[in-house]
Amino acid sequence: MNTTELVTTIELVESDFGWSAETAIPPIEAAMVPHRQADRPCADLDPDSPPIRYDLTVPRRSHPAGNRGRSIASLRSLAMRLCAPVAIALLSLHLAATMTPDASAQPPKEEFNYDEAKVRAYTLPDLLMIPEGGRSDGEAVSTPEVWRTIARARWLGLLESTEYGRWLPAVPVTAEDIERGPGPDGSTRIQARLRLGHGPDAPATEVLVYLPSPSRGDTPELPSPSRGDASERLPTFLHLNFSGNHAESSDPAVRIPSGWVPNGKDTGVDDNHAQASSRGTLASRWPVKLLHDRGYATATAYCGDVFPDHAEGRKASALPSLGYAVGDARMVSGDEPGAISTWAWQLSRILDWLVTLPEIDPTRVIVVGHSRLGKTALWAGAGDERFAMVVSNESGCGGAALERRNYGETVNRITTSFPHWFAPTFATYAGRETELPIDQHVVLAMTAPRPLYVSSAVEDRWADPRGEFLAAVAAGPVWELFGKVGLGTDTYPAVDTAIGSSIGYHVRSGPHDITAVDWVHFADFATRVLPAKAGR
Ligand code: GTR
Repeated sequence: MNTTELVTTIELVESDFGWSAETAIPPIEAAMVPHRQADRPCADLDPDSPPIRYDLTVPRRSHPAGNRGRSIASLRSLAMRLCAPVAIALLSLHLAATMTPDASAQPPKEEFNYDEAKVRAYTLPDLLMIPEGGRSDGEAVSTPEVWRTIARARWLGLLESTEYGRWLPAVPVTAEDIERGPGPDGSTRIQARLRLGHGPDAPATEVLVYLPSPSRGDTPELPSPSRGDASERLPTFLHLNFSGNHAESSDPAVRIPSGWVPNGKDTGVDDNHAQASSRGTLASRWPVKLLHDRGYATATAYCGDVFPDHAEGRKASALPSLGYAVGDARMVSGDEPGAISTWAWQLSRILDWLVTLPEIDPTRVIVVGHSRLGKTALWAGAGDERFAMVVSNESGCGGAALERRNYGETVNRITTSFPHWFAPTFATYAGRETELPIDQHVVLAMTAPRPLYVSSAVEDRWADPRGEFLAAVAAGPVWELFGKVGLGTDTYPAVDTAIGSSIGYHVRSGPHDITAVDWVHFADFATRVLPAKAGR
């Protein structure tokens, strides 16, 4: 590394409405490239060397606040790529100090396309071609072995670095305050506070499980922990919820979260505090009895336990306990995990505990998620292959819908409205989705050869139902590599008709939601593709 301090003055160009990643990057890149240590990886740089310093002259003018965040994220990710780690802090701090956001300066309103005729032609990255990253670059994936040992890991790495951020490490899980009691309709309720990590101050999540009663509804006898003959262990649906376990169940014994919860008309919350009057207000999203009648156990937890869902949520999230940066969600390195990665980690930690329950079949835990939590379910299933099946309900942009299709929500919109969900690098692809090294068929393919279910709703055009279907079609070749059939068709199905083989799909009539109709399809599919294994 250069040991003399370099000062480079860069005049940044302004676009019509202030800063943009596109206008800021080229001059920075031009200035930084000559100082890059092209022949040495970042990890080799001597941390004690004085920093290379890039002094930026930034015209003080109005900058739309959201745009500023995106520029900083872009620049940080660029600095990472150029192996100038020490410069990153200087760059960001300097930009933050000089770029004064002006709320009155609005970027031009983004137009969203809902016209199929205006969807541009695109070519998706070829899943069966090994992406760059070392050995076998660009070679065809011809066997399940090559997929498992090389291609899958390479794609997963690209999803981490460009979209969701790094997968978080496992930590010890300790169950506290375990409660077992009779739940609604003859079920058994189990609640536990799971401590995720070391010590009493480690983050915690409250898990709520309902088991069907021993005879599936007609005796009040509770299953005991000693019960659990292997042949009777239950397949289980696990999902995260948006507003607290109590909002998804009318059961008065369900614990209420003590931390931040979103305000909402449905839950009646208007001060970000959970309240008893919200009990059961979102119960239509979790039809416990229906699942029990079909022989499934079911479990849920509140996503805000590990990452409150707002732009400042990182501070109260589990990330600091795992050694990740705290502060402005936009001021972290390019592949820093965001809320989706943290929620996926929560699901994996819940799974660590669920599989210890004698009633639960550890080989048949299905992860389900709706909308932002559908994006999360996909990412959880990608990073944790213990999930036996993955269900994405209306996960849309950043979930099951192809980014290259300009239909409904865009990368620009999602990363400015929800900067905390993704790794900062994802924002740099706003408006240049065709340059992404991945698309959403890649995250779907991470489930292979396990069963995958994708569902859409006709009126949920924001989530691009056809784009979700086409991603499922495009992921199919990976199942075929394993001798399975993916969706088995590229013809869009009739409304409310489930199709598929190892990948299932339906588009429900109605708006954006997760309803009993959706759950019936998930359970039917799971019953078909995940039979109990004899002799367990
Ligand atoms: C929307 C967001 C979508 C989707 C949805 C949800 O506002 O634009 O990507 O995730 O929220 O989670 O309900």
